[in-house]
Amino acid sequence: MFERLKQAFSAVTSAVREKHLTDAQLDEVVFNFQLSLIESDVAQSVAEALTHEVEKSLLGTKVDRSTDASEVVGERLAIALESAFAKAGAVDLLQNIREKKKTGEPYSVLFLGINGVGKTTTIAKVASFLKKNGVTVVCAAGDTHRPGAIEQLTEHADRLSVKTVSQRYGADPAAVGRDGLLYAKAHHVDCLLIDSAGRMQTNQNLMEEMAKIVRVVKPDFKMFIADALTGNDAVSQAELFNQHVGFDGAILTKADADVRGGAALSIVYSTGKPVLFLGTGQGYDDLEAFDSKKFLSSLLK
Ligand SMILES: Nc1nc2c(ncn2[C@@H]2O[C@H](COP(=O)(O)OP(=O)(O)OP(=O)(O)O)[C@@H](O)[C@H]2O)c(=O)[nH]1
Ligand SMILES: [Mg+2]
Repeated sequence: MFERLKQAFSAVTSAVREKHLTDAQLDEVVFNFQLSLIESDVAQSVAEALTHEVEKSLLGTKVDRSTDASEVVGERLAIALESAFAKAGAVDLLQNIREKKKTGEPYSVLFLGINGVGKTTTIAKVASFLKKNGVTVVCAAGDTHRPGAIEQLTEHADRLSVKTVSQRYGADPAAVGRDGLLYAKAHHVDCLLIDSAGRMQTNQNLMEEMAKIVRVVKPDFKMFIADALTGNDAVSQAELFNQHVGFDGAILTKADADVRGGAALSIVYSTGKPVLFLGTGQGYDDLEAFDSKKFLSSLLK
């Protein structure tokens, strides 16, 4: 995973390991770094911010050529990245659910994202993860638009012995979510996972529908799902959802096939929201907790 992004970081530090670079050579290092970040799917604004960090650190080292510029650059980048991830914070979903349980209320999670990113599959994976950790789960079939969506969620949930609350196609997803909540309360289920549509006539309609679910259900957590392979698009989607609906954290799917790796970095950097999990395949167990410390140390080693 993420090989190309790792290469971008190691290329910049090894390029400046050579001391006594001329100004022209330094410019070239900085330029190549920015280019390789963008090629690794890092969003333009994020690539610019990181490149700026490299430039700043190189300015300092030009005065004293006896220091190892690569170390200075490495440290600078580590600080920039760590502070972005620290600002986003971390979320312990299990802990949150257990806290809510003490109040006697179910914890609800709304899954958001455009069509095909992996919302429904990820709900199944999260349901499986929660069950393994002793949390009881119910799903709500909030995608009442796409033909087959209700059956798809129900089949996954059945295989995991999880109940699905659903209505007919065309029903109001907010009402489905509310039904799910009522079911969870009545049956003392710990956690409600709400699926949603990924495509409507327009993005505006989609945003309005999501906002309505949020108003009615008041989910404890809004989980944004992005497909790592869509790179820069994933960042624009994150910004769209964050602006219109808001979200609390993200799951990046298809990380198993992602060699570029920029999406995780860019989403955290541009929305300030943490990544909780990575989807690493099509099986129910293919969900990895995202460890930002490990991620950063693998980028900067
Ligand atoms: N390789 C891989 N495939 C995944 C992963 N997550 C989801 N998929 C696949 O992506 C495809 C789409 O997944 P869905 O869960 O149907 O996506 P969705 O967001 O619910 O799509 P809509 O309901 O159309 O909005 C399916 O074929 C999944 O098996 C992952 O982490 N890795
Ligand atoms: Mg779906």
